[in-house]
Amino acid sequence: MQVSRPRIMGVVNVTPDSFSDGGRFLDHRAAIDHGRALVAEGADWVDVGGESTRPRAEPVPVDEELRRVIPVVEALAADGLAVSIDTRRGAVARAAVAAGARMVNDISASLATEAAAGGAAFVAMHMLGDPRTMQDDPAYGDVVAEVRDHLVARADAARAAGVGEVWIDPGIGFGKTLGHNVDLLANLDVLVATGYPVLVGASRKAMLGTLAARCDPAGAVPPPSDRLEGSLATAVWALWRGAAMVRVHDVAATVRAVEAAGLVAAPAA
Ligand code: PMM
Repeated sequence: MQVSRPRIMGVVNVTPDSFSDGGRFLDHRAAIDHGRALVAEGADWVDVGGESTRPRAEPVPVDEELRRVIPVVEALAADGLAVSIDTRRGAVARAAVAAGARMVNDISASLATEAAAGGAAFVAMHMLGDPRTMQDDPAYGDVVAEVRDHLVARADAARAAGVGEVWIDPGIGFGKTLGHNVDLLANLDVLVATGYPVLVGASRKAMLGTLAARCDPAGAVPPPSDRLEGSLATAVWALWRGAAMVRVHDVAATVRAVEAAGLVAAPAA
């Protein structure tokens, strides 16, 4: 079996309130150092975000988002690192690409024009509604087919707008119940079959807290920083089901897990 090396996107949240690492990297210096450290651990991309998109999060003013992310993008890009900007604001995408970002990672899947204009790659992610309301009883007829159809429409439009490299992402946790998330991960091959490279971000997410609580005698939900096992299991699973990249917080551990799984599946001759 041929194993090509999957890619890893490391997360740098320059926010006071992201669910998993909010507040730790609000200081620019710390965020830049963290981005460099993730690349040293094996990240292929550094995904810089300045707006928390956790459920019920309030939007951040554009000026504040720019103030948070642009110096970080500039510094990491100046090092020659592959920087992705995690935003749903056109002004932020444009400024970040001008500052050296090579990918626009857009949870609203609406910034293809900005990506195309700057010659950047584009990630179209699926989200139902917006972060303020997305977890208010999300409902689908067939979640896998609906997410696929939405993503293919957005990805086709991005290509037509002139984007050279288009990715799709099911948006784990963005307007989805545990059952929806599990269905999407279990049927990732349906997204892979579209021909667009698939990115998956399950790292530290609420579904992993819920699943871990089932293993705890008291039913306690571990905090995001204590969801490593689920993060690694879902990353390895996603890559083996054909995803081309995973978006993770724990890069070093993910590299080790992927390496171990790959070696077992494809032993050296
Ligand atoms: N998840 C978050 C933010 N941005 N982008 C993509 N493409 N896919 C995701 O699953 C995704 C994302 C929320 O997680 P965070 O608060 O840890 O950044």
